[in-house]
Amino acid sequence: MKRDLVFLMTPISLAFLSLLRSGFPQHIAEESCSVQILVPGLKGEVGDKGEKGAPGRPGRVGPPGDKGYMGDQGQKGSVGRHGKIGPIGSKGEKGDPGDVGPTGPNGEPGIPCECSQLRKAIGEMDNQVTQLTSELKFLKNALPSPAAIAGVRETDNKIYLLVKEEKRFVDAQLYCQGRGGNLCMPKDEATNGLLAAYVNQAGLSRVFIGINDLEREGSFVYSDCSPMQTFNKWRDGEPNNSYDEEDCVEMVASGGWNDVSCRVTMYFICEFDKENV
Ligand code: GN1
Ligand code: CA
Ligand code: CA
Repeated sequence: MKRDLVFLMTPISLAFLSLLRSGFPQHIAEESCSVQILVPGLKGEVGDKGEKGAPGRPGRVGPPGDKGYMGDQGQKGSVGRHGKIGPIGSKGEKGDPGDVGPTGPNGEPGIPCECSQLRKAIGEMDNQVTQLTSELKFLKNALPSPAAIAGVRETDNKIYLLVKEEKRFVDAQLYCQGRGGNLCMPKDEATNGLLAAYVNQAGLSRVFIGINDLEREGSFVYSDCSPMQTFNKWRDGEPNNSYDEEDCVEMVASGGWNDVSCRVTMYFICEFDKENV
């Protein structure tokens, strides 16, 4: 503050100061001029030490300090709350079957019905299923190749199968027997007519049938070894054992019979007993 006053003094003030110090009397100035000029007095003695001042204002915030050292690990906390229920798991594998349970109580009495009729119908259906199963098994076994199929014919107790594969008599017989049958043996007019129609409808002129006199000339027997009965369909003049070598028999389209050589080949008809099918 004192230093500030010194700097604020004008050059005029300094001039007055220099006059006073040179011994120029102060009252002369007051006498010669009524104008009083106030000038600073002389510097006083050093004062007593003042009392301790009030605390200063807080300083500015300092810069951040260096990062401290990592502290020791804290103690284990207490058990937390239960977590949320998780998603539903995948389906497990099937378990082993359980033990058989106890027998249940008796049921209520049934309603009266026509049980005997139902049982009879069920029994008939059972028989039909058995029959169909058996026939299917037979057909799978007996049918020739598709090209040789010419359908079948049947009577009450027989099934006839025309086989359009040319074979000698003995081979034709083996073919039929290998399928559980025989070469066909017409033993009455009706059966002979049925076989004749079968041959005609197939567009054929002749087929082997199961009659021969291989064992003894002139003594004709059926393939099942049963002897010829009174019924026969020999054509006129047959059997003639032509060339002394005709021991097998064919049926021609008219249904008539003729003895022929067993070494020729032709189509043939097998027969099967339905009870064996
Ligand atoms: C045939 O065609 P032929 O006469 O040689 C037949 C005989 C008959 C005869 C009847 C292989 O002999 O079995 O008895 O006609 N032979 C053949 O006329 O078919
Ligand atoms: Ca003969
Ligand atoms: Ca003949």
